[in-house]
Amino acid sequence: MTITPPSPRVPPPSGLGRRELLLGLGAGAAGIACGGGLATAYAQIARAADYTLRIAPLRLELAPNKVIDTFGYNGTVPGPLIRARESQQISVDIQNDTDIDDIVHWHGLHVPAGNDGAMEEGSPMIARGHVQRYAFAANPPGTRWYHSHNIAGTDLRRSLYAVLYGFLMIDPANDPGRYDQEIFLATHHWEPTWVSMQDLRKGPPPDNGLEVLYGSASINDKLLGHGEPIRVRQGQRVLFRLLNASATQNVTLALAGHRMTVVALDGNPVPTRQTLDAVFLAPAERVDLGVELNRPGVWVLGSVRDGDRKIGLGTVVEYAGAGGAPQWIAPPDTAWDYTIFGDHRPVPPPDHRIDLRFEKVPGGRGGYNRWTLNGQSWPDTRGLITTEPGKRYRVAMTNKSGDNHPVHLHRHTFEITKVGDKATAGVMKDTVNMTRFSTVEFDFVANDPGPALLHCHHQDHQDEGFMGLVTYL
Ligand SMILES: [Cu+2]
Repeated sequence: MTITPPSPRVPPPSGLGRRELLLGLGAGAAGIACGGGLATAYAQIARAADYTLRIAPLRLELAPNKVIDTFGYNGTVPGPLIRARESQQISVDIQNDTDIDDIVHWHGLHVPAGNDGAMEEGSPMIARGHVQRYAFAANPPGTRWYHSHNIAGTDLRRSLYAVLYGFLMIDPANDPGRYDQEIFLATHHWEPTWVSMQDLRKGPPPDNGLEVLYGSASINDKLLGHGEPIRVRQGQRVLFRLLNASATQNVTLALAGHRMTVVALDGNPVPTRQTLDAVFLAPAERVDLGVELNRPGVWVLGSVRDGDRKIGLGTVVEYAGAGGAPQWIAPPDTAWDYTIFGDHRPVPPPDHRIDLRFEKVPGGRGGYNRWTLNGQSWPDTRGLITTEPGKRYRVAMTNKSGDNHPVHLHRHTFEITKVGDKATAGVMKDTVNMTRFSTVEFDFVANDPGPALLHCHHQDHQDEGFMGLVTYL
């Protein structure tokens, strides 16, 4: 793997403001053609990144009567698709035109800690009003994504509560690509508010703290029933690349009238493909689905939960020549089980076993819950796991809370080895969801030296202490 050290911050050339620099980059070729400012134009082209993301305020029209003021990348939802070949060296300039410092994380990639986009690992923040360049080799291949790794805390306008996410697709060197259409779909929940669950329904412990609830949800940029349908033809094979970019919410998605074949989880091909009626994604998870379009009509692709579709979580798939209102057919209830995608070979024995226990410290009515890993919260967890390069580690996690936790490990890919009592092998992921009061084990090889963050991808849980570092001796 080629490792490129983080590039220094790229300042605008002297005498040019930020906007002028961007205009200069865009108009560089024209500048040469006209013969004017040749040296300057060359200098700017040499410095142009492969991609530029501008973080800026965004007025998002989810539907004619539903307009949201938020922040986004380049004004699109999700942010622009970044696409690279396996191992290709790419550079991305991030221009921060918001009122706070921010940071962009390359989720699922194996990049050096200083370039990974997590301040807890030592990556620099992108100061407001500044441009910063990331440069790295695109590895490993698969459906990756990028997103803000900022702390939102109690400010529900920030980080993953906003549109600060996009796909980063790394095409494998040998891609069979046997599909007719490739469609990228990202789910997100909008209009977040803090609520006391005790005020909404009986059931949660009375000492539970505030939770985030949402007024609307969407697939890509429109509520269900608005925007253009996905247009398909009978007989096509479509590859859907799904991402749950919600800050805190799980989703279960189905395409009415169709079954879907899971070909990859978190962008990594699964050993055993399964054809299912619905798929589950915790925050940050991706599922690649192959679908045979063999049932003409106008169908809803959306959440299996009626309440989520009602607030917009869906889109429409329309066959050529079909008409009428989009149809929904509820799929049979199925429990999500990672182990059905694995195979039965034994996994190599680990060199070391690490037990992690996750617990909730309820915040009480009107307060915020806190989270602990083996009794400690970030930043006291900077020494959570210490590794020796080349060794294989088994992380045995116990969720001692009634909440879900999508646990994410940065800069490494891990192998799920056990979910509850079920052993498995070969399911490679970067995020694994723990259901309430459950156990999960995964193995990873310490093969990417430098600090690596392990945390819950639920934005509020991570902001409230659910983070620790894997470090190298
Ligand atoms: Cu969590």
